[in-house]
Amino acid sequence: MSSVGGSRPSEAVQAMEGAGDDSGSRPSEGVRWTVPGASRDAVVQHVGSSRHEKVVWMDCDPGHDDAMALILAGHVGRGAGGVPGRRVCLLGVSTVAGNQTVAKCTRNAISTLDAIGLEGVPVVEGLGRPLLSPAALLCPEIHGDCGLEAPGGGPVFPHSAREPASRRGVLAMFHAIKWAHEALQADGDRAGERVWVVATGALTNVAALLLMFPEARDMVRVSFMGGAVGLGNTHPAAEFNIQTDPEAARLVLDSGVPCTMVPLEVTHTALATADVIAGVRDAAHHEPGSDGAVLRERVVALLTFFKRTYLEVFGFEDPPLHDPCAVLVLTHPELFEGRPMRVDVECEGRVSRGRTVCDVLGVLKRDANCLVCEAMDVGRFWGEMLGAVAVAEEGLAAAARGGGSEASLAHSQWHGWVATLPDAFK
Ligand SMILES: [Ca+2]
Repeated sequence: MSSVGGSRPSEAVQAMEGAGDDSGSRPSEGVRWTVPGASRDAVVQHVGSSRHEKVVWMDCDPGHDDAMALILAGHVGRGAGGVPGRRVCLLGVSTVAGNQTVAKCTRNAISTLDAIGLEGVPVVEGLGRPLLSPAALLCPEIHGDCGLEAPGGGPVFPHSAREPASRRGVLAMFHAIKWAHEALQADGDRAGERVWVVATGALTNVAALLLMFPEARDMVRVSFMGGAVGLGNTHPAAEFNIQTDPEAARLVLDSGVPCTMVPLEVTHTALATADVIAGVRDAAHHEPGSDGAVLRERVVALLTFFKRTYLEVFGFEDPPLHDPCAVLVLTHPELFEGRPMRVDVECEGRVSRGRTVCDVLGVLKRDANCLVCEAMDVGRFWGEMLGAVAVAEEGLAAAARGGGSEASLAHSQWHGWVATLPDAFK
């Protein structure tokens, strides 16, 4: 692939990271919290044992494509021949209102993680409405009444009895990020490295994090699925995640935190074609009814429902799998093209509220605040996505035999950090 008029993200990310990397030189602002030792120690130990992995907090509104993003984050780079540098050290998952109510998105995040062998990954519930709007914009027409509906009705993944570790999600999110960042800074080779926040829903929680804990600006970088250079989807001028909470998006983009935006122009190339869905189905190599085979059947059901609603609502023959793209860009930046740009969010417009105004030609002469992806190697995207499904499948099959997948073991070794949080965090 040729780069379109700009540097590739892997280069541009470094350039922007250098520009924004003033950690240590800016005095820490905000409240100083008493650190619960056991929780902190668990996070520090986990990050310390995950060398070369990208340290990530996921913020999402599952959501069919969010569920696939969780599969990718949990399993990418693992399994036979996996490369540590491509893996994700998943700190936790927070939920936000969007595709459905935050309560439903929380249920879906838990049921997804439990169904893919990641019962050890903590889920915390975030904010249930946008920063300034009285109610969240929901999307049942695409994701169904439960937010992660199967073709025959009801949820794709079975109900889990697990409860969210916290319903003060932003508070728990901050502490996990803070402790992970401390662990990175204590490691000579990783000092200066930031924790990735991958946002695949409205940016409400991320904005709240940066508002409540200004010191987090020096700890994180953000990859978000959202916005568009051109046309929107749920509005002619706006993409759904940004349309849901434009003020939050503006706050994040204006925060000075390094941001990577994966807009509709890229995610609309990640089409789950009939060949892709058939590929998921045909790759099954476990006995029908076994845990591994059941997961594959559920992924097929997920994609089939998504395909039907995308056809009904947007007239798309094949549904675009938006959210995993925002994970892949940090594990495989070389598969993307993009360039730094000034991106503003329209929050006052009468007919274009939620539009991301991308200064493609640089006419504003303002500093870039975001790395905007412009293209992706779609073949490699599906290779990694379906590879992650296969790793999850193998892990479930291994667990059924009394073993455990590398991913489930890696993530379960430290899940106790939320269990030791004081009541004030819950
Ligand atoms: Ca989403």
